[in-house]
Amino acid sequence: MENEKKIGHLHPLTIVIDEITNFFLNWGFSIVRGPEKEDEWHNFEALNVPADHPARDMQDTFWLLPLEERKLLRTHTSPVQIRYMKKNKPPFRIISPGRVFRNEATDATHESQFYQMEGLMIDKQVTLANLKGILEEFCKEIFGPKTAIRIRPSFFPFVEPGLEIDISCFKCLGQGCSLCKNSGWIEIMGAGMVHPNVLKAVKIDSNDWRGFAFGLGPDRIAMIKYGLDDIRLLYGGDLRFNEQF
Ligand code: 2U9
Repeated sequence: MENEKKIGHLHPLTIVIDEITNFFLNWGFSIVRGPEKEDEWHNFEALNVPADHPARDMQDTFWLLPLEERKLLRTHTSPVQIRYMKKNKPPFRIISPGRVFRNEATDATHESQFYQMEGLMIDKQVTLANLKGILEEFCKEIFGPKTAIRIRPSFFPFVEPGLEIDISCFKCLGQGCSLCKNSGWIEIMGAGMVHPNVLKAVKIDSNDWRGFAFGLGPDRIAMIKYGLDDIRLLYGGDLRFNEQF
């Protein structure tokens, strides 16, 4: 209609990030933010990522000029939590939504710039059972009350043990379809108990304190939730796409 005013609305990524953030705010977490330009200590060293780890290669990390300064674009939002832990005393419950950068070729499922949200809970008596409980509630909130979760062992240098969390496929309900690659399960996030070396790096005594951490990609969650087959749709700025959410 000629006189109809078009009003703006939220981008699908904003919708997903708000939903995830609100869940954790309701569970007593606070939002923390930090710089996108980082140094090696906060991005790798403090997170127990060894000097010879492939993630530190020129190929995977955007190193900033001049190279001698050894500054980089953060490859995850974990340095935000490292900075917070250095400045504050436990206990804490924090989440860190933000943009991260990886030096890799772009395709349907990879962008060199995407979003990440990590969470961290440090207290005296935090266990894997707490982690499982909260992530199960989280998955039900985001993907519907019938969602089941499955936990598999995995590895990340900053946690021990490391875990991978899958949700039951909401599309085929376990029958097998293209979304879950006929497995009935969809990989949704990584998690684990914070590695003692990470606590040591920020001078928190791991005899007194322990905690869990998790990491997820809002882009991936938006793609799964809305059935998108190409991450680049999220960054194309095409209003015909954006207006569908
Ligand atoms: C601190 C200590 C530990 C955060 C974690 C993961 C496992 C994980 C991926 C999810 C999708 C990265 O965006 S992604 O590609 N992340 O699987 N992240 S545990 O662990 C932390 C964080 C901060 C101080």
